[in-house]
Amino acid sequence: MDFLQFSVSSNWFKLSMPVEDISTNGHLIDGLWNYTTLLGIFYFILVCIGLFGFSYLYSHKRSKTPYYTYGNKKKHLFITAFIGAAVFLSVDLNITRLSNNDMLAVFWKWPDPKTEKVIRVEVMAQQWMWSFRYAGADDLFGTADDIVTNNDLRVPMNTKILFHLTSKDVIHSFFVPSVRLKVDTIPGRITRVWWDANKAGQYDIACAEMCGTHHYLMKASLTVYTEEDFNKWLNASQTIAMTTNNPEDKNLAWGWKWEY
Ligand SMILES: [Cu+2]
Repeated sequence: MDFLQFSVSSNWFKLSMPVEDISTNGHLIDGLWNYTTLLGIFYFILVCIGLFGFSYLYSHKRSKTPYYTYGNKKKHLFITAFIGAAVFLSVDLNITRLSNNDMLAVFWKWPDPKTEKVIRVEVMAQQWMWSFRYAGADDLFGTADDIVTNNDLRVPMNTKILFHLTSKDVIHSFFVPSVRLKVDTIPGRITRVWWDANKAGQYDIACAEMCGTHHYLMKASLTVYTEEDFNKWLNASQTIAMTTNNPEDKNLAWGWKWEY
C-alpha cells in the first residue's frame, strides 16, 4: 500500500513537471521560467517573514500600547521606494532584458532558406484541427504537388524548421511544449516560428487559445525523424500527393505563396 501511494504521488509529481525539452534553444525558456519562479518564491518568503514576523513582534501580548503611523516619514518613504525599486529591477526589468536578449539573439534570428538548409512548413489552423503543408518537388507552395497533412506534422531532427502560420476562422495558438514554443495563428495575418529539434520521437501539439467548444480536441502529433527517415517519408508522401491530390478539392486549396 505504501508503495502504491508512493508511485501515485511520484507520478503526480512527474505529471506536474514540463515534458522533456528536445530543442536546441528550449533551455532559454526554461531558464527564464526558473529565474521568474525562484525570484517569486524569494519575495514570497520575504513578504511572509514581514507579515508573520511583525504580527508576532507587535502582538497584543508584546506591545500593549498602540502606535499610530501614517507611513509618511522620510524613513518609511525610503524603505517603500527601495523595496519597490528592488522588485522592479530584479524581476520586471531583468526578465524584460533576458527575454529581449533571447528574442534578438535566437528566436527572431529567422533561418534563411536561401543560404542554409531549412524545412519550410505552412500551417493552417481552423476549428478544430491543424493542417500542415510542405512545398513538394517544385519547392513552391500552393501548387498541385504540395504535401498536405492533417493533425500530423513530421520533421527531421538537427534541421531548422521554419513555420509560417495563419488561421481560417478565429485566433488559435500553435503550442509545442517539447520545443518550448507557442505562437498565435491569426486570421488574415501570417505569424512565424522556427525550431531545431535534436531528439527523434513522437510529441504533442496543442492549441493554447480558447477557440470554441471543441478547443480541447485541437491536438496534433509531431513526429521528429532522423534525416534519413524523414527523407523516406517525404519521398513516399510526395508520390502519394502527386497521384491523389485533386486540384478541384477546396479543402486542399488553402496554401499561399511563401514570402520571406
Ligand atoms: Cu484552437
